Order: sequence, then C-alpha cells, then structure tokens
Amino acid sequence: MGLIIISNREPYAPKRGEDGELRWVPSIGGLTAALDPALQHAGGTWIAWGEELPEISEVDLPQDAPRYRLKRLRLSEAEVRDFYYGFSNRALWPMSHYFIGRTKYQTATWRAYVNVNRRFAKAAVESYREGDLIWVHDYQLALVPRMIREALPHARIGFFWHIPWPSAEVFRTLPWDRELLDGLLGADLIGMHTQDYVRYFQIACERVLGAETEGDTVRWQDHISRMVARPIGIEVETFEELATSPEVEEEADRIRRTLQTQILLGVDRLDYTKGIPERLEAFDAFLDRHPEARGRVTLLQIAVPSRERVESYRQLRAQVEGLVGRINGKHTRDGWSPVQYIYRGVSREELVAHYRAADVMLVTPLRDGLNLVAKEFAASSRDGVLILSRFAGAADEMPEALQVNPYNVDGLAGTLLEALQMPLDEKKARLQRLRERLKQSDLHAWAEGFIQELAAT
Ligand code: ADQ
Repeated sequence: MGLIIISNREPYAPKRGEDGELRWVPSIGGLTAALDPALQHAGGTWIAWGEELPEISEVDLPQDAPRYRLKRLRLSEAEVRDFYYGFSNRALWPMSHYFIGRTKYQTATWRAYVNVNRRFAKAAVESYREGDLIWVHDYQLALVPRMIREALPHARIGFFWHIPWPSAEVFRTLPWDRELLDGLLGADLIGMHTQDYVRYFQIACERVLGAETEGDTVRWQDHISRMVARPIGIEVETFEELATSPEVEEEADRIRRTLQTQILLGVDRLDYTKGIPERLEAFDAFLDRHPEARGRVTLLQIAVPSRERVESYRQLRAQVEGLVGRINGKHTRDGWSPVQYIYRGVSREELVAHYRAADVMLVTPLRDGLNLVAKEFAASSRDGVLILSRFAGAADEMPEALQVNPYNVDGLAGTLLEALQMPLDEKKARLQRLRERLKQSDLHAWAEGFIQELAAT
C-alpha cells in the first residue's frame, strides 16, 4: 500500500548552486516536516505545483536516497494568477478568515480553480495503484477529492483543511458554496484543526446541501464522510534540541546584548489575518500608559514577505511600515527605539534564537487556522510568556498561554504588563505544562494518526 500526497506547495524545491549543480532543498513549513518522513516510509507519490524550474516534471526524492516520486505540475502564468492568487487567496483565504470585505468572488478565477483542481486530480488518478491511500491538502485543492472519487469510486481519500472553517453564515457568501462542499465530501476522512471548525462545516453541509449529519459524519449522495478534529503538532524535540544548542544560545545572548531591554517578539507571515497593526497599536498604547517602560522594552517584529502580488498584502505592508515609523518617531529616545522591524524570512536557527531571546511572545492573529509559531515558541523558550489570541485554533490546546482578544487594543496593552511582570516560577510552570501537551501530540503523531484512520476507512 503506497501513499499519494497532493498539496499546492512542493516538499522540496530545486535550487541551482553556484557550481551549477541542482539541489532539492526541503521547503520550510510544517507540511514537509510531517509528510516527508511519512511518505519516505510508505513510498509513493507527492503531487504539487512545480513553481521553480517548471520544466522538471518528475524527480525521485530525497535526492541522495530516493524513496518516493515528486510529480510537478506546471501552471501557466494565467493559472497562477487566477487559481492561486485569484481564487485561492482572494476568495477562499479571506472568506475562511472572516474577512468578507476583502473577498473578490469572480467567475473567471473560479473557472481556473476548477481547471487546476482537475489537473491535480488527474495526476493523482494516473499515479494510483490499487490499495493506495490518497491524502489531499488544503483550501487550494478542495474539489480534488470529488474529482478523484468520480474516476476511482473505491479509493480511500483523505483531506486536511489547514485554515479556519468559518461559521455557515460567512461560508454561504461564497457563490460556489455547494460546489466546494460537494468537492470536499468526495473524501472519506476530512480533518480540521478544531472541533468548532468541524461543527461549522457540518452545519454548512446541512444548510447549503441539505446533507445529513450524525455524530462525526456527513452523509451526502450515498457516501459517508467522517470528520476529525486533529490539530497539527510540531517536532517538539527538534525545537528543544535546537533551542539549547550552543550556537543558538549564543545567538540568543547576542540579541539580548544588542537590545539591552526586555524583548517582546512577533513572528508572522505578513498577512492581514495575523493582527500585526493591532499588535503595534497595543504596544503604542502600552508605552503611552507606562512611560517608565520606555527604554526598557523592545518589540521585535519579524515579518516574512507573502503574496505580494495581491493588493491587500501590499497595502498591509505600507500600513505596518507606517505604524512602525510613527511609533518609533513618537517614543524613540537616548539610543532606544521601541520597535525593531525585520522584513524577510529567517533561517530556522535564527528563528529559534529569537524565540529563545524573547521575554514575551505575541501571537495575536485576528483569525488563524492553528498557528505553529505559538507551539514553536512554547517548545523553544527558556522562561518566556506566550500571549495568544483566542481566535487562533491553537488556543484550544494552550490554556496556559495568556489568552487575549486581539481587537481589544487596551486589553492587549494590559496583558503586556501582566506578561512582563509575571513571576519566574509561574512562567516556568506554564511553559512546562504547555510543553507536556505538545509532546503528547507532535507532528509525526498527527500525520501517522491521520494516515492510520484513513487506512481503516
Ligand atoms: P501559516 O499561515 O503560514 O500556516 P503558521 O502556522 O504560523 O502560519 O506557520 C508559519 C510557519 O512559518 C512557522 O513554522 C514559522 O516558523 C515559519 N515562519 C514564520 N515567520 C518566519 C520567518 N520570518 N522566517 C522563517 N520562517 C518563518 C497555515 C495556517 C495556519 C496553520 C498552518 C499549518 O494559516 O493556521 O497552523 O497552515 O496547518
């Protein structure tokens, strides 16, 4: 029995070294870390969009000891524009995160979405061998389960939706609400991060399709799909080891020595769902209210460039840079600036050194499917405090974090003070409980658990 993984992003990307040699470099992010080992173990195929060097259509991976085949779909410029930036990131992404005002529902981009989903499904059908398990990932590929099901009625198909599933009233604003649900319900097992998302999905199935739901199932057109709430985990030990390695400790010390203050940290893709402007406003309000903190606290915000071809992302960048400038202009004195802003991706070592150096981690999305940064910080920190939005899926599993409403700027400013003043033994106790829970369901358990359940359907 082999495994077929289907995702928009590929697990390894081709990079040409200075010597001209081609190397396949693992992609950053949880999906590769979780599924690459699983696929190496099972053997099979990974199907994804080959963004760099699209002329390479297939490769066996990992490069030095191949265990599975990566099939790379070549998307045309128009497909990238309409399927990826258009429908996935201007319709489904804002809608699922409750930003209806930012959606652009356009028939032309929907058509591209259908066509590209069909291409992914076709590639899966071609790769399929009797008994294989098929696991499709995320909102870019919601129609793929149905499309595969039509060609392979008896295949075992799983799907994981990595972003929030919104309330049915928000979901129903999508002009293709029926089609999307029907597409997903081609799967036998549908995973989401929280029980709430599962419940909202079932309500949408009832209202939009008139499907029957019972317990954790949805029955639609004589097929039963089972739902599972299974939040993704991280590689806890990898982060713990990295965090306590001499290089990372040294880098963390260097960050502390450079800043010479307590450190508040934010690490996000630069995305309007992540609540970065609200976080900056809260820090500004905090400095207004606590002049004694000036010169003693720095907010370090690391933002990874993201989806810059979409207008709202460019606007957000300008807004954030404007806010950083305004706050620094207002409070800077005697060689201290309140906000340090880094606009680029950083290496994992650098990232963990920042987690290690931080006194307080601010994870304050307005809406987030789960949020891996919160978990990575909890695994890496020595004695820091996690402030976590109640609108991140991870909040369910992390009651020891200081939970906040990110829309409440004054409330958040108050929580900052509480975090900065928290006694050491309380900080350690909270972190320890967080870490114990992270270990109970780490990244590999997440992937293996899902695959086992899919195999049992
Ligand atoms: P994302 O929206 O990308 O993921 P998140 O879960 O926080 O959000 O994952 C981001 C990843 O990128 C983390 O692993 C983090 O370490 C890394 N990262 C962030 N900033 C970085 C930087 N400056 N440099 C380098 N790396 C950086 C989507 C959903 C989430 C869900 C995940 C997984 O939106 O809600 O948790 O998928 O299902």
